[in-house]
Amino acid sequence: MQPLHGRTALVTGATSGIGKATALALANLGARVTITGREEARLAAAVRDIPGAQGVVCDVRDAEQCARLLPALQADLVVANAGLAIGVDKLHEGDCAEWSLVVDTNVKGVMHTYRHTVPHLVGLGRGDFVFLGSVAGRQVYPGGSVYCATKHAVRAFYEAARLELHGSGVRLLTVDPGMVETDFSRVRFRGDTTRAAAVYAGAEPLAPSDVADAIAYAVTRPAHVNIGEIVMWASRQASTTLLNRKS
Ligand code: NDP
Ligand code: 8X3
Repeated sequence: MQPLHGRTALVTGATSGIGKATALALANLGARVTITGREEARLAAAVRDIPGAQGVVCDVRDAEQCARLLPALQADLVVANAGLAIGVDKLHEGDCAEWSLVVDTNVKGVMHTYRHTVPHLVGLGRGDFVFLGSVAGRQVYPGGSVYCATKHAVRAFYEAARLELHGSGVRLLTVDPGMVETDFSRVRFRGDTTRAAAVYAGAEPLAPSDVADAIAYAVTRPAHVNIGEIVMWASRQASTTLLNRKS
């Protein structure tokens, strides 16, 4: 029997990167997986790569959409993954509209996802809720103020949720990776693929599948074991600002 046979998983923002790799890993372990994203075409392409998956167009920023669509999925394994950064501007120089997009996605999006899935987990008296945090939720770096603030918020949600759900049977996990090679930097640099590639050059970054492996490990532990926090780095990365690139 596959370890996640009979489980119903939801991964938000799974059209690429960590979310897609996680959805694939959970499906391969036997879970029935629903993935979300903002665009029908990108979602359909991702669904094709994940055995048995279904796609639901749902923008995590949209409270009404999340309230309407997420509870019906009755997921007992939820990965709040959707997130992004835009720019590396200093706090006194950044663009207010871009900040809103980042805060609404990374903070309010996680709140909407949590609010509209966790009541079902509590009702079941079991299940897993996984926050995709970041080392940016533990350290800050120049040019990262807004993104780091959003990931510090995610860390606060995780810590408060642990206390609020104490005794409920629901397990909580925050996975906080360092550098992972995905579309993240392309999005951050507003589509500039050359600049995005330079972020990863010689860094031997984590792959999305490395993060997916860690999540899969945590959610396949026996019910009495709750892996709470996973911080994972590329071996060449010591902190958000200290990277030993291969020459
Ligand atoms: P990607 O850009 O590859 O994936 C981001 C995903 O989020 C896409 O599937 C995108 O889908 C989705 N998404 C963005 N906005 C929304 C929204 N409003 N509603 C629904 N889905 C949305 O980046 P990553 O895989 O790297 O990022 C995934 C998570 O991992 C993020 O929370 C990020 O902060 C975190 N992280 C990333 C690290 C890295 O170095 N890459 C390190 C640590 C954490 P679509 O555009 O199709 O809507
Ligand atoms: C993404 C990792 O260090 O670019 O969360 O903020 S970092």
